[in-house]
Amino acid sequence: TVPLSPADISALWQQLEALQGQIRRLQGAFLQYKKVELYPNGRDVGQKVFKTAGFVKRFQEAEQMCAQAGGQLPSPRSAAENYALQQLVEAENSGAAFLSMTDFWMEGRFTYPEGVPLVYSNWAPGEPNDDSGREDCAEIMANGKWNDVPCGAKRLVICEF
Ligand code: 293
Ligand code: CA
Repeated sequence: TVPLSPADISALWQQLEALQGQIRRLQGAFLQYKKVELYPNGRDVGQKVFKTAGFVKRFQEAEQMCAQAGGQLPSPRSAAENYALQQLVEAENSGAAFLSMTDFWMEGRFTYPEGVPLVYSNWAPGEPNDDSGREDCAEIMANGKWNDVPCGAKRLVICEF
């Protein structure tokens, strides 16, 4: 191998400094676009982003819309994620929003779409109650609490990305 000349080293330093500048500019532009993107209908919490579509749909259509957008219905897995969702529901003034979780497989046992049991829940007192024996979907209300509802009900669409 040929040793690097002082001119080579100086050229490498220049390239490194140019790259550092490019990364800094990209970071700035990314932070700016994140703010633009989240205002006013999105929230980021940890690695997750929740964004409301601003309209209501039945569960199946809501699920499809989020999947088509490259996301999924919201699965809040902590109080922080639940609070971010609650803020969107509150801000939208259109009632409750669908969550991803259902008890299709076993009545009373809500799971994530893959059938995985919940790691966090925030049911309202007395919920889930499978009212009239036909509530297999879940909503998050403006107070952040969850309630099971019929999947044919129309609820605000929020997607998780
Ligand atoms: C029943 C009793 C109510 C409750 C409601 C919801 C419907 O009407 O207290 O709020 O069911 O669980 O999903
Ligand atoms: Ca219920």
